[in-house]
Amino acid sequence: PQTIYLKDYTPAPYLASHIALTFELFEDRTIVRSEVTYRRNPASSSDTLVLNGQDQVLLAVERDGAAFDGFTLAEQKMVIEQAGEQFTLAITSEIHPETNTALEGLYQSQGTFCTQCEAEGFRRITFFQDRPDVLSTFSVRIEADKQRYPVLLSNGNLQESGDLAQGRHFTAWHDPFPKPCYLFALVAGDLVRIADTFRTQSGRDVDLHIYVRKGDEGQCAHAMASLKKAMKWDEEKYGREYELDLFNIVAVSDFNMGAMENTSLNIFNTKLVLAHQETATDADFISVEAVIGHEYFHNWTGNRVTCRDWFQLSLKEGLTVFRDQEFSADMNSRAVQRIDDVDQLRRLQFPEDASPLAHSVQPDNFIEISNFYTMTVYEKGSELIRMQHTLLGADNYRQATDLYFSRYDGHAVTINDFVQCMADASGRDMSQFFRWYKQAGTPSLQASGRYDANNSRYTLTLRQSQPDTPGQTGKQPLLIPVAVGLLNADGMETHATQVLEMTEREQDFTFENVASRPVPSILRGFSAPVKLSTDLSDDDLRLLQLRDTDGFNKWEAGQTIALRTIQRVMADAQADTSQFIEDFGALIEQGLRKETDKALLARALSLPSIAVLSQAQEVVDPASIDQARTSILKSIKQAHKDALVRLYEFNSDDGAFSITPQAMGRRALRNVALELLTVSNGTGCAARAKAHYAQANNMTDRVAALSCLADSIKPERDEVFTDFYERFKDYQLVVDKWFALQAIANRAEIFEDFAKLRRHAEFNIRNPNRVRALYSAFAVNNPVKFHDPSGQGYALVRDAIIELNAINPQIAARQVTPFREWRRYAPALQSQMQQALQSIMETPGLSNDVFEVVSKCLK
Ligand code: DPP
Ligand code: ZN
Repeated sequence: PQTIYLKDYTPAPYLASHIALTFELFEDRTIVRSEVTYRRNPASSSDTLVLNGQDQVLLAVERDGAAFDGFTLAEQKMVIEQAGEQFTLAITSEIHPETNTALEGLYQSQGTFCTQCEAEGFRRITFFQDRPDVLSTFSVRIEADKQRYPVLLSNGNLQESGDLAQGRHFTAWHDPFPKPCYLFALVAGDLVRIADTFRTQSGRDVDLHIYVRKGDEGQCAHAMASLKKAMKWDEEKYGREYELDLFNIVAVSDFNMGAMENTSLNIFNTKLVLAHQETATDADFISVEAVIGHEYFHNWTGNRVTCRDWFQLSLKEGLTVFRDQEFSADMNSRAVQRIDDVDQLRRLQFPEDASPLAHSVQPDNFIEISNFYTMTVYEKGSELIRMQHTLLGADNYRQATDLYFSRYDGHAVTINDFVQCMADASGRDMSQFFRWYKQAGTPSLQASGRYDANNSRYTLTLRQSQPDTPGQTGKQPLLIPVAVGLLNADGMETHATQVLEMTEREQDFTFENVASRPVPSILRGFSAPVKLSTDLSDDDLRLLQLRDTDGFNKWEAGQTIALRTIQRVMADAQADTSQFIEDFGALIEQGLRKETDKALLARALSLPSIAVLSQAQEVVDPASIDQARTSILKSIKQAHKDALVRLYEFNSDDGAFSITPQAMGRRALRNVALELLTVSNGTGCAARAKAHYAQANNMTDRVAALSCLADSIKPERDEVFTDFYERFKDYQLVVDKWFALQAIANRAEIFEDFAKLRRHAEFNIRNPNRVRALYSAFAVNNPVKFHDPSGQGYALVRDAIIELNAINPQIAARQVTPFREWRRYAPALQSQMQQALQSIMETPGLSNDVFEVVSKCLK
């Protein structure tokens, strides 16, 4: 496999300003004809045209209307040397979407033809310069059987449609905005359409269409409402209006990612479109809104302004994640959104950044770009945009994005170009900040304070350090925005939030007019993606937990106390936790008051996850973390059972179902009470969870009941899981939940259960959602059993990776991530994980995708 380097970038030798495509879709083959006029690119010195092509049977090549054979075919490339100034190439090839299990390029999902071209799927459709800096207008003609495929869609505007001989028909589309080929899309199927319209700020009406399979049309209202909210939000917050007359969303069941932002024809995983209270949880409703927003926002950040090359992926993804996070914060609760986003960053991105797969947000090299659609490029990338927003302030940030859009509309640019706009609009030098894009690894930030009573002065000393990561040592200090406020001993805020700009390895910041020893609230709103350690005492943290004005840091203080307490119990099972348990009781009491923010309290009443706790361990041992964590949960239940019952009852259903933040907060709080009340998995616990299930009028409550029963061995467990399956077996996304909730069971029977699920008639290894529901749920959310000392957990994921390697390399490579931190586990586990990786490595016909991640893990 070949490694590709950022430093080797050169402009495309040829421009391709327009491409005309014709698709003839049949059940056993698809014929694709492309016609492109190539012109030498003045920015390039080469006259060798290199077209990418893969898994195609080449039928004919014509140059300027005559048969042509002046090319060589080598390693998925068609090469024409001394190709000339300008000429037209028409290429006809045969492809096989009906047997395409990689779900890249053109493929079929449950009878619907659809495409996924990002990053490099277009080369499976026709020979073309498959790189994002080649921008073309597209004309697309699609022909197919009319009865089977009444709906034929592509990007842009519908130009023409009509009937053909033999029961076939066609549509012809034109997309007037030049785009890279990764944004090309085609859909052909028998789908129902939900229609609405949106009036833009300049008064144009845009048709909005969502296409789903028959029977799913009743689950689209939330997606449509979310789309309209997103369109309005982008006008208000970024001044961005939608420019075409039509915006289509199509939902398909087989999809490697969440969704894809193809110009005016977004293709979505059904999981991120369909939402109804009976079948979707509150978390699903929130992610549908976020991802509908995300893909819509790409219209400007990604499509109108796109990436020069794939090393710039975070140019569009980091920025678009930041935009969707802010959209969600505006639509829901800002503090809750921030807590959930940071929690996700810590659970999933911090471990990546500490592993052999660590890479910078703008990577230097890759073998397979699909492996770089990572938490680092997306979520850390978003944190980097957030820090620029913090450093510039909202007004300058908006000026900078306006400048970015006006400077680069219709261009393929780099992350450096984006950051330069931040610099130009604000007059700031962003060169030190740019190191964040180039240095991998999560920085550590240490804070210690000194109070000088004589001068009423408080000095905060901050120290930063950067860990070595693969291929990177001796890193430079970063510009870190550290948002700090001060509270006095009574919990009053005496100094409002200031953003300290740290630029040195070690730096002092002084606060004047500090009348008494303060308690600092450091890194408010999680103002930088770092690992913070402080010299604050438990009492300081308790004060922050109760009195901080920053919602995020209030939660964070509680989490830090919980972490310290769990660590004490891990070190000594007899450790005194009485203060923690008592304080927890006071938190529970808050939930019995009407005015409490229930969503925030639900999060305050949740202990840090095993994934987060693991990161503080020198040698990771999930079983011992789980033991300490569970023993504390049991003590909480024992001490506060009556209060928890009251909390549960006080927050019972208040009538009609709704998805307002208040209603979601109430459900979250009540379900946290349920979880604490059922932690011991006894007879009463099972009965309580079953009753909760029986009374539920929505999926959030049903899933909460099932997850409380997952580890149980009481008969209620089977009764409820069986009822759930029977009730929802026609809903694929709910069946996914049924698989996942059993895969996370931390009980002795898990390996037998798993084998049964694997053989279940509804398990299908070709469907990525089902693979994630069974395997990712197990490997990521069942750390104790994945790391079972018997090695059975490792073996079953290893076998799935080997099987998937031949079916869907992208999905196979994703399943490797739970192994990436193998060196951090106890020796016995370590060697078993290493062996699993080695046997994957020895698999004949290993894909580039899997090769890249496994070889990096073992290095
Ligand atoms: N579809 C993926 C996303 O929107 C890749 N662009 O993030
Ligand atoms: Zn995206």
